[in-house]
Amino acid sequence: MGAGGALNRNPINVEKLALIDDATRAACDSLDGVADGIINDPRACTGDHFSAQDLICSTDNTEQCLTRAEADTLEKLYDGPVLKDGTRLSWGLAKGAENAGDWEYWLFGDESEGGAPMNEQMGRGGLARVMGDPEIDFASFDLESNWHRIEQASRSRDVRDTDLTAFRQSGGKLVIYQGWNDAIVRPMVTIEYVEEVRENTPDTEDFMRLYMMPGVAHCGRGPGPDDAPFLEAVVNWVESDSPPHELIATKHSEAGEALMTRPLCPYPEAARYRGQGSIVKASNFRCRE
Ligand SMILES: [Ca+2]
Repeated sequence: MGAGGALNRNPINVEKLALIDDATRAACDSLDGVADGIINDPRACTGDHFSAQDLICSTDNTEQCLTRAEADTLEKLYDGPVLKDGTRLSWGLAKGAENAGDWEYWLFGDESEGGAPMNEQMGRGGLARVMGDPEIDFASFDLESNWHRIEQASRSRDVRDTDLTAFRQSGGKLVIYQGWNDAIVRPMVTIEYVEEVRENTPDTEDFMRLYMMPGVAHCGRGPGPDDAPFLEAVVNWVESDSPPHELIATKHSEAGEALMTRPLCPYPEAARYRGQGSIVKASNFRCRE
């Protein structure tokens, strides 16, 4: 059943995103060795550490717990679209930064954007065309019986070619970045794509890097440092034959003041704390697998 459908049928009170964000952080922030509000690799935040079921109210519904329906919907958002027979169609959302703004904007909708979630506003036209139904209704859409039509449409619309040999031979360089807490371009979709390119294209180290950005939502927002010199990285690679390794990302305050720096690392490396010194200084971290 589709995760978005679950949210339509059994909405989560948007006010509870703060509760969810606090709970995932309390359970999983320190798994990477640094209590900084950032879950470095949400894959480590398994059900052993945090389950939506842990937040279910023991008495009447209050603001400080989830109804059973809300908890079930939250699990579906993390799980992503999985058919009844267990077939995974795609990936879900990563845990962490649920209250950073991305979930509300893309999945819940806010009044400033006309109420409906942005993924629905942007996706409605595409789904209507695929299904041949201009009046398509997200809330009642049945993914279980229609997923193959979406799959078929995806073949001509999505980035699915994982043999980038021609791109490499033409001298192209590819630097990809992806927020771990992006609520619309799900992080595992990007990781899976890059891993498939590595399987199907020789010498990917010569032309491709992926930078996962912990605690970062869709291109920005969230607790993680989100300002990094990706353009310089690709320019230096193309023009000076200087491949990028670690890139220093900065987190700014609303006023533009630098609050934190942290290395971003070529995947599958990640920034590890050296064990001493300020946790807001990049020099106290190093990239390793
Ligand atoms: Ca952390």
